[in-house]
Amino acid sequence: MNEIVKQIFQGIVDGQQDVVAAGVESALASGVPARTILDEGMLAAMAEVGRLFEEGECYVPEMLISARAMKTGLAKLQPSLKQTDVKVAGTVAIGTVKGDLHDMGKNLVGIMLEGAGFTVKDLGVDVSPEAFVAAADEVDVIGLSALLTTTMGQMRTTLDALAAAGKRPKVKVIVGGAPVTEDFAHQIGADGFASDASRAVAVTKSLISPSN
Ligand code: B1M
Repeated sequence: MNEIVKQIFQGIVDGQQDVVAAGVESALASGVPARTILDEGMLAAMAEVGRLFEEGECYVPEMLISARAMKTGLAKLQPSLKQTDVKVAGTVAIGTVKGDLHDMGKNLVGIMLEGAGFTVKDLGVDVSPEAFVAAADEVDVIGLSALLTTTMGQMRTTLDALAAAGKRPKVKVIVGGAPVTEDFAHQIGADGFASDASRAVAVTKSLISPSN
């Protein structure tokens, strides 16, 4: 792994915002591709934080500090992840489902969608089914993110609420997040599933223009 990317990785694991911000700036300046910084530095570091948490080697406050460092880095990286001169491809409302406060995956999906020309309405975290229903008339696609096995069920509840409010199948729904699988997406009747932010863009495009 590139030395600066290693520093970014370690800075996130240690929760050092300054190290991460400086690392991203210097990696970009020395020509490291934004995707490499994201995948090998930042996403790999959050996976490591998750592993440490699972093994009892770090706790919620440390996870939070790492998350802040990741966000600082992501803010620096964001302009490089976006393409320029892309036409508006459609409108997406995205949110993390009720009971779930994890927002980085959702944010990253939002950034990539904007980069691909979508107008993104970010509904935030802990979003109730009613709030998704309220957004449905203004968008082509709704994106639901969940990071906890205990909140995945909210995806079904939200899909049911959208159907009960008469918003389906007009508004399409894509789901994702670490515990979510293609099978689960199929079971709950979602239109699309994506395991990462790049795939989320491809799937969203295909929902809007099925020929894509
Ligand atoms: Co939490 N947490 N956390 N946490 N946390 C996990 C998710 C966990 C796997 C850690 C572990 O045990 N290894 C575990 C869940 C276990 C489970 O349910 N299976 C867990 C737990 C247990 C908890 C608490 C319950 C801990 C506690 O309080 N005892 C608590 C719950 C709080 C709540 O939500 N109600 C909690 C709290 C937190 C913090 C607040 C401290 C913090 C979040 C801060 C924040 O988001 N602002 C946090 C963090 C940082 C994590 C880990 C370490 C990292 C998550 C992350 O940001 N990853 C995480 C461990 C892990 O994931 N390995 C963990 C980086 C992010 C870019 O990836 O979100 O997966 P991810 O998004 C990916 C894909 O999933 C996908 O694309 C993204 C980019 O490729 N994707 C989509 C995501 N959404 C999508 C939507 C789409 C398509 C693709 O379409 C719409």
